[in-house]
Amino acid sequence: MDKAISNNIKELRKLNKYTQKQLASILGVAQTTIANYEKGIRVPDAEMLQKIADIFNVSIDYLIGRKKVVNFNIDEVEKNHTIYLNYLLKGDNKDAQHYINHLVDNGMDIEKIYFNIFEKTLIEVGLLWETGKIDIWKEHFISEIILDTMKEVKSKVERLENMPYCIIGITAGPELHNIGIKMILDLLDLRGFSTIYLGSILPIYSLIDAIKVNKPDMIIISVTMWQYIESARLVIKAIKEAFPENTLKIVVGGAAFKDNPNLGISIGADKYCLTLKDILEILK
Ligand code: B12
Repeated sequence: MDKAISNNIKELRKLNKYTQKQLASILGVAQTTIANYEKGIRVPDAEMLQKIADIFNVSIDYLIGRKKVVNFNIDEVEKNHTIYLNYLLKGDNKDAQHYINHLVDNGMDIEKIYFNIFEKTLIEVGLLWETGKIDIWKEHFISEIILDTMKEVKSKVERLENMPYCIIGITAGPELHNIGIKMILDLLDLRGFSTIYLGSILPIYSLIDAIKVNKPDMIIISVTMWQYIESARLVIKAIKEAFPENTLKIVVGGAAFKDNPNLGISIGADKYCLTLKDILEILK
């Protein structure tokens, strides 16, 4: 049997949160019939294909793999980052990836995928870790999958024309939380800005060298943990001393500043930005 049919039945069933047993009972067949459809051992006949398509609100063309469009309600799914999180918690990273691909192929905007699905999922993961419901390795596992998936999603989106601005991003000192700044840089890149991410624990002298070589218009520094605000202050001081005349803007952002927006300026930054929109305002 064509693999597309079995994959699509399984994917749609999971997307709609049905067990094989529940779907079987709606269709009036045995659970083993659904299992066999999903394994590719049996093929639904025309009448059954129509029934399945109706239940999931898709066309028969979609079910048999001829058309990518599925008529689910994107707004509903958007709220439902829990579907994605559940796949990840179960270790079904392939299904999680599939789910995101499904949303992208059906036109969901990359910003929504980043902020409404990935960011919300990570916040939930933080809560689960804090309350002892998941171990640290799961937090690492999920973070890595999200970083990989971000690359995949980004590669599917068309980049706008080049803009004559260069932005360098770093995470302050030993700060390892870099998903947020990578999201911001990815979205700036897709808008045509030239972006360079230099990671964590970058020696200050080397950052100064990178600035000399790349001549950025803006440096963005992300801090998540208050413990690394001092590292950000030292970096900013070193940049200002090395380039006293420069028009280079230094912008800080990240969770460490959220409760105290003036903190960024007090450690020497030109600006504190909360979101991508704030950065775009400055770049205007
Ligand atoms: C994922 C995660 C990790 C991953 C990070 C993987 C990675 N590559 O980033 C790993 C497992 C490595 C990790 C490690 C640790 N973590 Co951790 N982690 C998290 C978690 C669950 C999610 C963070 C995240 O990615 N959020 C999603 C992103 C998209 O959000 P964001 O970073 O805020 O970014 C958004 C905005 O802030 C903004 N933004 C960010 N930067 C910038 C910059 C600019 C210029 C602008 C404009 C905007 C901007 O844009 C983004 C999009 O909206 C949080 C929980 C939470 N509630 O945040 C804990 C959390 C941050 N971690 C915490 C801790 C304690 C740790 C560890 C010490 C122990 C541990 N749990 O393993 C280590 C420390 C590592 C280190 N040296 O930095 C604490 C921090 C507490 C504090 N001191 O402030 C938190 C809050 C968990 C908790 N509730 O206690 N962690």
